[in-house]
Amino acid sequence: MLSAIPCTIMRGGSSKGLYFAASDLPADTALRDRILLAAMGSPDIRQIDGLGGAHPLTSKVALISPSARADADVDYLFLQVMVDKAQVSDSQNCGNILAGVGPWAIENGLVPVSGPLTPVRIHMVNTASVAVAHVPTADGMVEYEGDARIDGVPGTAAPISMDFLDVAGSSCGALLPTGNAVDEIEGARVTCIDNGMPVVILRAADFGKTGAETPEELEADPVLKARIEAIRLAAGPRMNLGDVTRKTVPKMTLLAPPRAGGAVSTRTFIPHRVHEAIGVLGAISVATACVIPGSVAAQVATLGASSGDVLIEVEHPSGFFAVNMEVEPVDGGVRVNRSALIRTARKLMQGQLFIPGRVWSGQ
Ligand code: NQM
Repeated sequence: MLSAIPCTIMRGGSSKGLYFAASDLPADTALRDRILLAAMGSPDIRQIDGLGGAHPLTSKVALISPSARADADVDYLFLQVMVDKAQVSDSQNCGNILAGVGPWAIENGLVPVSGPLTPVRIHMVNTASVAVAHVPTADGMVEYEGDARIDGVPGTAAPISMDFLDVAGSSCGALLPTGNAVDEIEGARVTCIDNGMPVVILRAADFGKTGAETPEELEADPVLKARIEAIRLAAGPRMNLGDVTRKTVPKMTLLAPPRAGGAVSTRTFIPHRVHEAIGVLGAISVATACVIPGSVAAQVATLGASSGDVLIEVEHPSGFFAVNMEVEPVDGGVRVNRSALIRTARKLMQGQLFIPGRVWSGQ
């Protein structure tokens, strides 16, 4: 017997996923994860028996519910459904899928429209931090169409500006979780940072790369992949993330000097596939590393200002990611008081997801 679950498919930023009311899925996490694996069609590299798009960037889930926090309207739990493994992970947040949460919350009656722009305060459960999404709602309803273009997504859509206030150390306990701007891990000089996403910053040149390689070229290099994974596994415990063998963090970003007028060029392992662009919180963490004196990123980046109101354009395989930050120098390091950026989202489909009875009974 099939069971139907209300579900919305949305593009959030440069990713795509399934959005659910948390109350429409079982509270039991083992059963919930079986349902999400069946929804996506995992484990299977083609995800042929589900809605997943055969890439981590299109195998993502948002669970949304009203928030009990005074500083938030809704709770957003992000879940990464592995493509080729029977695993669902809550070990990371996702700022791209976050872009669809505000529109979903308004359309599902969790937040009333409050003018031409409706602020939605989102408690990001994975990292216990808050983002504010400003959703265009000109005619009393969510406006998806508009002129904003984000790299990694064809065409244009309505801009959703997003503010992040308290994301430093939200997964690792500190902006620089090892206490250092530079560490040596498995023979490589790295910067370990968490400004919303745990990221290990590496210099592409130290790995014999220019930083202009395509994601396919990097994924086709088994020696590089093995070396990066060895560094990741060693960095995890040092970043207070414990054993990261089955986790999707830290992300591993190769940096090179800018090639297209931005601040820095990036290629990011997320952590086993290479991102076609860069994650939202991943970009904020990279941009933050660029303004930390002595970091691996600061040595590679070309910056205008590095304190006050700073705009950092992070280059990635499909264009640029612009991060606005308010940076305050403190004791030889920096504090980022606010980060802001633009995303877009598109509601693609709303309906019922059908899950076979054998998944519910665990057979
Ligand atoms: O860093 C992919 C994405 C992401 C994460 C990943 C993201 C973020 O682009 O906030 O958005 O790094 O797994 O969806």
